[in-house]
Amino acid sequence: MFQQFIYIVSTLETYGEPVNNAIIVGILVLFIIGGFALINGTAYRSTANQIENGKGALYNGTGEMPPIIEGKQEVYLRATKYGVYNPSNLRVKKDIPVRIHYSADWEAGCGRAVLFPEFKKQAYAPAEGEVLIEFTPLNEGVFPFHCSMKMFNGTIEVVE
Ligand SMILES: [Cu+2]
Repeated sequence: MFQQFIYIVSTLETYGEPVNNAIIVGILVLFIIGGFALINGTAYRSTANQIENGKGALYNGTGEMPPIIEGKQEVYLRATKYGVYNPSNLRVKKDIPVRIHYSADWEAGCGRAVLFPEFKKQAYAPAEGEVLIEFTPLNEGVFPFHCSMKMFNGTIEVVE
């Protein structure tokens, strides 16, 4: 990259154009900062799913089934400040009631609202604490859930 930069500068000088080195260096610095920001942002999003948020550790979305307590599959779901749900892929058993303990980071924005179209459920996470979403999955399959504007996305897989 630096060699290309030198090449561009030397080309400009060859054509006799006035080169303001400060501007070119400034642009180069902006590109570097932008590049790092991009890499950091991507890393943030991909690792956000792995971040444990309190009780979310009970069910981490790695394909394990949530614990069944008093006949209900207890799932912990949180809208994070990273723009993703944690976990974003849920897995539950068919025909057993599901109880989702839904919460959100303060900075989650519109991710506070969550909709489960297949189960005709929607909820809005309170500023503190959680809201409960309950339904019984009757059909196997993979069903989407998302915020009201579909920027936060996840799936719930119902298995036999
Ligand atoms: Cu949204």
